[in-house]
Amino acid sequence: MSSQHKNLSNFEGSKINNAAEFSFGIVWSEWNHEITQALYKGAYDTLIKYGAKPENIISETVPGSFELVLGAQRLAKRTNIDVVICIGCVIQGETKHFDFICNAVANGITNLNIKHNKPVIFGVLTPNNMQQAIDRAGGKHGNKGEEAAVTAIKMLPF
Ligand code: DLZ
Repeated sequence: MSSQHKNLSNFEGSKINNAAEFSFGIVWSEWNHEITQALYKGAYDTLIKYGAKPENIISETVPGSFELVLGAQRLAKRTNIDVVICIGCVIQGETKHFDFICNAVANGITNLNIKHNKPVIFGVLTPNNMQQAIDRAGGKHGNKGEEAAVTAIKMLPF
């Protein structure tokens, strides 16, 4: 992931296989829509760039990041999906809501990986503010949706 000083959305020197033979699920959250839409597009376009076929990419939306876990589970259960990418953006606020949502989603996605023995990728931004989100959704720190897609391909059983 990126740091304050560096865009690490740079995969030079790292072999990325052709994804043509595989099927992908993408579940993305409607909260902070302008951010998640950019992340989703980054992920989708990256899958296509590395050979995935449009008919093999199944996309679903959920209302908020908290719902990503159930949305991802529905996709992970499908035998025709090899890997699931979860995309969301939870922005730090003044309340503990942020911690509850982030912890729930991180734990939930971790559990899905194990339960389904299938990669379920954590493409959820947890920035302190909207500017940090913009920086990571196609801004100066790259597009974390693209990173999530590359991670998904790297986790496939080639
Ligand atoms: C309620 C809420 C808040 C305050 N903030 C966010 C957010 O920054 N990002 C996000 O994806 N979702 C947020 N939500 C909605 C919750 O994820 C969830 O949809 C609701 O709590 C209903 O379960």
